[in-house]
Amino acid sequence: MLRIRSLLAVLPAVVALCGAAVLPSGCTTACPHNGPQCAPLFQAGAGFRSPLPPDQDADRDGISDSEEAALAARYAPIVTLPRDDSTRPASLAWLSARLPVALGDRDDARVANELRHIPAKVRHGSDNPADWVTYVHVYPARDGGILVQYWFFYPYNDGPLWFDHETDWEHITVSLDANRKPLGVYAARHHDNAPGKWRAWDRLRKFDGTHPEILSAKGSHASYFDLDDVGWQDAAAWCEHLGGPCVHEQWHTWESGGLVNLGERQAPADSPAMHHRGLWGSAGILPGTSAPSSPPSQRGWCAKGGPACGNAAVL
Ligand SMILES: [Ca+2]
Ligand SMILES: [Ca+2]
Repeated sequence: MLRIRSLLAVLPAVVALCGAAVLPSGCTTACPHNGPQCAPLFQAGAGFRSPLPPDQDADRDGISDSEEAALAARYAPIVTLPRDDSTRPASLAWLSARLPVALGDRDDARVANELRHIPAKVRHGSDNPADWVTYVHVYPARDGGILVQYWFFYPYNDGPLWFDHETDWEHITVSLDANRKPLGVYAARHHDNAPGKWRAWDRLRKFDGTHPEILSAKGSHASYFDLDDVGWQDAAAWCEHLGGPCVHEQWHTWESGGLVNLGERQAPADSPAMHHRGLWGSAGILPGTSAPSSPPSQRGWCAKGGPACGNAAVL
């Protein structure tokens, strides 16, 4: 727990660290809401449920739908959530049902306004793991491999002082080689988010052999590999028995609310995560104090990706 005095002493460093976390608002996709080309690739639920025949490539990135689904399920992380964190994950559907306007509404400005006024009781998120959806982005790596990205959504970021804001999008990326062998994981945190801190596969603790352990920082939800990896500005919880009894919640992301594939910029899923053009909450004055932009507008979306994903540098 950081003391207020300590925070003030280190504030300049905090500002510097978070400077790069201010992301451009707006979405690069031009897909109209509910348009025929925007049919959902995969629906939320326990695991993937694709309405498409196997081996199509709905998002046109060169990786078949069935392989995207299989890889995302195989390498989905187990995320430890501190029991004393006042915020919990949720899904976009869960949040949308609690706002006066649906997140998929065509009036993007109206949605943006509602996101700036999320009621306090909704900010907490859901206590029901069945509502915790993980959004995935599977794309070709520029080195010939495949990157499997997992995006976590929280209705609020409970940071210190004015470093709190409505909603939170966090992500990690699993790197596979051309033979689909896992090489390691990038864990995004604060300014280091495109793609984030690297750790090799054989140095990761894993559940059931393929599900890497990730620690979600209390309040900020930054992603860490273990307690020694946690940044000075964050706190996190750790379970001795991965996947076993623990006072902290262990989020089996491939189960719980399931995995939802977001597709690609050129063929986005019909999800507010791909269509919403504004910030997901208020814009702050200081660097690092603004609510996040949509995943495809963030620097990490196509990090290490090849041309089929797009050029992250143009954002
Ligand atoms: Ca594909
Ligand atoms: Ca894809």
